Amino acid sequence: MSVDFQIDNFVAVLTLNNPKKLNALSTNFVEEMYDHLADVEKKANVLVIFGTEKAFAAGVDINEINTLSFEQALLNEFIDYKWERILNIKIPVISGVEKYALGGGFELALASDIIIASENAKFGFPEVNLGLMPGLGGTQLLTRIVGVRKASELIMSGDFIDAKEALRLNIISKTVSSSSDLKRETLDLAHKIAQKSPTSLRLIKEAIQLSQNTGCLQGIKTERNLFRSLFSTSFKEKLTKEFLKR
Ligand code: CO8
Repeated sequence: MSVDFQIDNFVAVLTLNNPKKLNALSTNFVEEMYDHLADVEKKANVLVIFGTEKAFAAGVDINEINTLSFEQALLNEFIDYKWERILNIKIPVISGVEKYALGGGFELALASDIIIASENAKFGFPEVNLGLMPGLGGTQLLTRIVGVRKASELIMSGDFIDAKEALRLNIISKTVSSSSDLKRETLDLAHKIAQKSPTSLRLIKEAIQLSQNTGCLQGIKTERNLFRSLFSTSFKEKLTKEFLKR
């Protein structure tokens, strides 16, 4: 098992726990997350997502991407509808990020309502270095937060930003200095919110998302199709192979 899940006092905590692979999001990994989250709204008022000290998540598993063709990705709905579940969780979601939140890992954090990060956190979309692009909502979600110019720079350059810059850009709410502070502060906030009216929380989330999401879900679907189409390029084949051979 590479995903731990527990519930305490209406706070569900999902911990990605495959540090050796920096929590690379393989299909199995996403399926495990999906199974835990299937009926999370019935059991909890808030969901918290943590990674490990080595990484929140360094993106979708490049080993899988390397071998997939456009046809396979489209027909097998690679990641696809299981990820939609993460985007559609009705209760507040708080991510506590340490070290790398890259590619799909950054998109997982961006799918949360609130992000708290350690000072050592690094965010970015390195897909362009693999002949790819974000495919789980990055172009839509980041652009709505930081604006079209900054999002273009970050996604087109593949550059990482640190926690200080992420705070300045309003991507995260707060930075903390240590791993234990991250756990404590994230869980304190989750427990505080979990005590509020669950009906208010759901409707507040729905209303806030409405302010951001008009056109966003369609944008994410289109983005995913564009992402898949890059599977048929020679760049993707060459660059993912190069990464795996390092
Ligand atoms: N996939 C697979 N394995 C990975 C990944 C990954 N994304 N990231 C890290 N790993 C593995 C490494 O291969 C290595 O494995 P091993 O020990 O067996 O060689 C292990 O994790 C540790 O990594 P490093 O040795 O590379 O650690 P470093 O500290 O030197 O570097 C980095 C850390 C900078 C994070 C580096 O690992 C890195 O660049 N990783 C790749 C990051 C990346 O490119 N992410 C984007 C992936 S593509 C993506 O997320 C697409 C999302 C859209 C999907 C849409 C679906 C429909």
